[in-house]
Amino acid sequence: MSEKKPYLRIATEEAFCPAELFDVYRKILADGTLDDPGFMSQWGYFLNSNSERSVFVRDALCSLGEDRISNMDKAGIDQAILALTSPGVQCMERSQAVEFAEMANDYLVNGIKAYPDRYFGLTAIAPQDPDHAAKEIERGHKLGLKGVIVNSHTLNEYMDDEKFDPIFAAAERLNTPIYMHPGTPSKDMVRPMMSRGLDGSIYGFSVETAVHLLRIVVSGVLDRFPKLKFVAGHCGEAIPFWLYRLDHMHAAMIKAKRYATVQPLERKLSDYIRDNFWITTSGMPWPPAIEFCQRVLGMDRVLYAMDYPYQYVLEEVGFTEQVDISPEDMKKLFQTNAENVFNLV
Ligand code: 1DF
Ligand code: MN
Repeated sequence: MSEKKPYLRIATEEAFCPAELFDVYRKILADGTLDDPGFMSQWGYFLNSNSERSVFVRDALCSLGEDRISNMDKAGIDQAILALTSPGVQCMERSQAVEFAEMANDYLVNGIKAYPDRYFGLTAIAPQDPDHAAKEIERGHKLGLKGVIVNSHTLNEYMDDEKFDPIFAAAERLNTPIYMHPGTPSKDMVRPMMSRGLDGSIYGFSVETAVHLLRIVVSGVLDRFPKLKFVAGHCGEAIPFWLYRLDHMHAAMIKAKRYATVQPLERKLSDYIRDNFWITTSGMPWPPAIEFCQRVLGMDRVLYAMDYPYQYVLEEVGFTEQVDISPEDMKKLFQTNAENVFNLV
């Protein structure tokens, strides 16, 4: 059990899954028509393997009860922000995705009611139907959910396409953040990663998600929705490390008018990351990376996350607490930054 501290530990990227989702995924795997090799690899593994890890993940995802609370207690986690596991409904056809998103949100709201001082949740949406997704964001918000979960691409489509604007409009209007969680890389990106086992959370997740976020920024979504808030896990999927070069090369590309699809933006690329992004430490309990992000984005922009149950390692809370920062900033990292961006209090 981690030592008690003068702050709450709020873990901000914690996955759950109603058992019915596994049934849908099993059907998709058996059917074999989904054009998403990353999904087939990932869920083929988690649903069929009897490795210690996949058994733990399957069981832990399905519990919002005492098992999860006791695992949070063992790790010293006071509160968890729960989100439907990746890719949620984003691998389903439209009508099933819509129906399942509503069901998952009702299930989550109900689960939170049993432990209202331990759990918060994010609204799952079906980007396959942007107008329904916008309504579901509003419904989730009214039910007390604290943000929106998107698991990167939806059937190989990215959200910089203007057809997804109703989703961004709803999130901006309600001042509710969008957590851009990883999914496996889309079909045209995944193959050279998969043949060496690099498609999943080891690396491919981060490439996929960073490309998705950068497509959103470069395409001008944040000029259309300047107050939109994004949260990105895994130390911002390494985007903070790239800010200098992104600015330099983006400016050069605009000046040269190289791509018809890349037009000037109102702000510098890095300004969008600094102004509109919050990042979490999920899966990266590593002081050099966390301190770098804090230095680049500021102390108010970096939040703690565990990534339960995919990375449930008790010692990692202590690793994260080795960051060389003041007690005031430690409280921001573990508690108040999450309270602020997700409007928890
Ligand atoms: C894995 C990791 C799978 C994360 C996930 O969803 C996931 C994994 C299926 O390790 O295969 O959400 N994660 O967030 O780190
Ligand atoms: Mn995660």
